[in-house]
Amino acid sequence: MSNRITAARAIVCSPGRNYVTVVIETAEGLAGIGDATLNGRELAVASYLNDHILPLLIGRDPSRIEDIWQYLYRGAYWRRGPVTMTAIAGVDVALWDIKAKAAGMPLYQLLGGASRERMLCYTHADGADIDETLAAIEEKQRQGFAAVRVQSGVPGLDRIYGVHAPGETADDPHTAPIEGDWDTSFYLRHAPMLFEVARECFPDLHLLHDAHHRLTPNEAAQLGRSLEPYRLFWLEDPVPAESQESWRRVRQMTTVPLAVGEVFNSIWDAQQLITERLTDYLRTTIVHAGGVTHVRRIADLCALYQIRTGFHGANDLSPVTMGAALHFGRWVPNFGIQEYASHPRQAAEVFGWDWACRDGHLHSGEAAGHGVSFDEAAAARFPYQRRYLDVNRLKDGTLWDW
Ligand code: CS2
Ligand code: MG
Repeated sequence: MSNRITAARAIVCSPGRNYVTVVIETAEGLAGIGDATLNGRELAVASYLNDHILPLLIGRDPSRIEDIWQYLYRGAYWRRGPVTMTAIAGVDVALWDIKAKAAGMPLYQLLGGASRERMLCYTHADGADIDETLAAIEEKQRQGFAAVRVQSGVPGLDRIYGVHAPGETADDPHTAPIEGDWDTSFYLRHAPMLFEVARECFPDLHLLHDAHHRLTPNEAAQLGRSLEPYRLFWLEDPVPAESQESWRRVRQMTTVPLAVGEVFNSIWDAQQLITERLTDYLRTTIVHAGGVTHVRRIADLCALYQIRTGFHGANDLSPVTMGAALHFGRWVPNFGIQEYASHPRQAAEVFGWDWACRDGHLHSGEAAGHGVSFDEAAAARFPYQRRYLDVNRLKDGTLWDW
């Protein structure tokens, strides 16, 4: 008699911030853990799981990962979208965790073995102004990071993405969306000044920047051109990517390396960007794009077009996603870089992990599975808290990309 799924549940907890964790248990006594966190819409995914798809898994063979993926993707009829694909990802990663545990091997071995010993990572540095930002970069360099994402306040703007308010991290969600203010002309004037100084102060550091979807293609081309002298590792999300072909303009006008994809949830969202080589790195990651099973297909398509992975890794992606991403990054031939914005301190009371960050790199663990554990009793001490991502408005009140 083959193994059977005996229990499956999605648990929402908030150790410092909200996470949605999938637990799948089998008749042979193995349990798998998956991440299904969608920042600001956690309960939608938890309900999609608990009220709709997890009951369908009971009695199924947990080893049939691909069949279950196809069943959940095609069987929903309503395909794609962040809620659906994050829910499927939670199930998928839990099943890969079970399969690797049953095989007694770390997940990267199951995927095809190690292509590298360690994974280059980048972390975040930000400041209210250029001087504060330079000090933040220096601190990250002192900690041993070789790659740093640089975000700074913009003169004339009160609150923008990526710059943390005192006592917060740059990604803290809020009890109601805080409204940032935006003016593209202020930003386009400021960004080259920031990177001219940053490159002069840190000649050997990989510098990255996230434009966070806020420009038009022509504005992005202007920004890219203005940053070319400062040798960025990448310029991320300069343009919203609903219209993939809009990136042709950016690509034609500047050689600055581009990165996109953290908001994507299927290969279809990136197919044109990949096949037309409109980006250098793809950020679409395991928790929001259907899990290991689907992201493996996306990475393989990227490899045909010399595009490398640059997985999203903000702290609203749980330690489970980081664990799975590091096993994926250990194996995937076209690895580029892994984002690492450390998790809230309380997360370590709920999650246990054997991956590590040192010498500017991330190191996957060697434990069977993805190496991340989840303590449900501890999770119960951190109940869900309704929180929202911020929004952005132009000075005239127009709602803008955050
Ligand atoms: C950002 C994220 O890490 C990044 O590149 O775009 O901080 C993003 O804003 C959050 O993950 C949204 O939840
Ligand atoms: Mg980003």
